[in-house]
Amino acid sequence: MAKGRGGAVVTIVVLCQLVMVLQCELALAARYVVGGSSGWKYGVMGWENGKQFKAGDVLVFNYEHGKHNVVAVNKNGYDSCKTLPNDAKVHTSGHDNITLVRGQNSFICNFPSHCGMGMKIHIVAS
Ligand SMILES: *[C@@H]1O[C@H](CO)[C@@H](O)[C@H](O)[C@H]1NC(C)=O
Ligand SMILES: [Cu+2]
Repeated sequence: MAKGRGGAVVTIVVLCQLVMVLQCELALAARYVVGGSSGWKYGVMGWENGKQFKAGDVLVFNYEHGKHNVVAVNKNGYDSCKTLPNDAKVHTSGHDNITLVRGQNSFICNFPSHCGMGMKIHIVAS
C-alpha cells in the first residue's frame, strides 16, 4: 500500500517536471523590439549582431504606418535589397510582430532606397 502510493508520487513528480520543462521552453521565447526605442529605421542594420535568437522569439517592428514596411525576404533579397521571393510577405501595420523560424530570417523595407540606407536585418535563429 505504502509502496504503491510512493510509486504514484514518483509518477506525478516526473509528470510535473515534464510540464515544467515544456512551460519553460515556451517562457524562454523572447520579444525583441527591433532597433530598440528608435524602432525600424535607416541604419538599423547591425542591431541584430551579438544577440542569440531562437525559433519562436518575436520581433516587434515599430515605425510610422505608410512611411515604411517590413518585407520577409530570402538571403538573396537581403543581399541585393530586392523583394525576393516575388511572393515575399509584406507587413505594413507599423507595429508588426513577427515570429522567428529556425534558420534564416531576413527583413528589408522595400520603399525605394530604404534598404540601401541600412533598413534591413538578417538573423539566424537556433
Ligand atoms: C503586435 O502586438 C501588439 C502587442 O501585443 C499588439 O498591440 C499589436 O496589435 C500587434 N500587431 C499586429 C499587427 O497584430
Ligand atoms: Cu523604409
